[in-house]
Amino acid sequence: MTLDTTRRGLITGGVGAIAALALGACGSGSGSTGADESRSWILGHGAAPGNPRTIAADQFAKAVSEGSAGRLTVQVQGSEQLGSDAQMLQSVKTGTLAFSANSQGPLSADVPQVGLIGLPFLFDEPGQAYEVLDGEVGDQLAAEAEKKGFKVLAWWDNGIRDITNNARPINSPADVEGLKIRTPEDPMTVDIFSALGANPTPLAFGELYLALRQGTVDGQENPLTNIASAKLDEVQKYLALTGHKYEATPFVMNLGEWEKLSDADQQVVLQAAEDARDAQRTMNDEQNAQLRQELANSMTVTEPDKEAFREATKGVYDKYGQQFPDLVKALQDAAGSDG
Ligand code: TK8
Repeated sequence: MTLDTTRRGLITGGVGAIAALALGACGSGSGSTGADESRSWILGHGAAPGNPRTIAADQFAKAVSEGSAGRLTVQVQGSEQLGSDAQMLQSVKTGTLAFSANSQGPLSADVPQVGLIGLPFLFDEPGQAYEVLDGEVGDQLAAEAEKKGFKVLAWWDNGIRDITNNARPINSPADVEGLKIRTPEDPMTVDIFSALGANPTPLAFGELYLALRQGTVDGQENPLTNIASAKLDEVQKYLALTGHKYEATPFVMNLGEWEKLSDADQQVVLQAAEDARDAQRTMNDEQNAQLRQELANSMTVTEPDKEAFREATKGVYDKYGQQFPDLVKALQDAAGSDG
């Protein structure tokens, strides 16, 4: 745990140090309409080098700078250098961080509707989720986020999630029973793993590798891209292709900062966010397909019967259906699934 403590110290220092810079607008004089203002921002995310999210974040920064002839600059800090997803979102909310690209789970702490994207087996393929998120339902979710101070610039991808663990190969829900499974700080994922009889344990992504190595938890669930870029296969024996839920990466901006921008600058930021989204989704889809083969070299892979998992997690729909009946129905209709 020594390593972890040192890292936390750095994170805290880092957040303080960036606070002054993060939203620093250097206007060209008072009363400016913003058209010629310079701004420098920080974008935080938790993904490792090589992860499509990392590449997309860098692409976004470059496009914003180019699209504004260098007036708007974005400095990217990945690998949870600025804290966990939950901490970065808090910083975006309070305005000490301008942008973050994180998974939907931690955002659902503030905006519970966003967690619904992860209802079990709602989407079979990321492509279905892209359509729903880029359409009316995605706009509705973004409107909920806006009420809480987050401007969702675009729904980047995180992916369809599978389970890894060290205890045994997983073929049926019974194999998941009793396993201590790390989840993101996401009530939906916790509910899904509770329904499966596991012992879900929320933990920041940055602490996951060590927790798996030390055996604090037996397993975890993530898209293959994250499993590979965080090298979780080094510390996990079994991979089960359950595809139990979809996760988006809401790419968010501090709402107040967004509202300060001129229309033209908003357009530059939005276009860059959408272009990066398209590139990131394509990279994720390609990497996932390739990693199915590659990860079989380092872990024993099983392809469980999804019907049994779908059946075992049905109750999750009842819970959220009671809370958000219209949205759950809209999501199911748009996804073309009946849960
Ligand atoms: C990385 C996380 C990751 C997520 C998780 O910052 O926590 O498991 O899937 O992508 O956002």
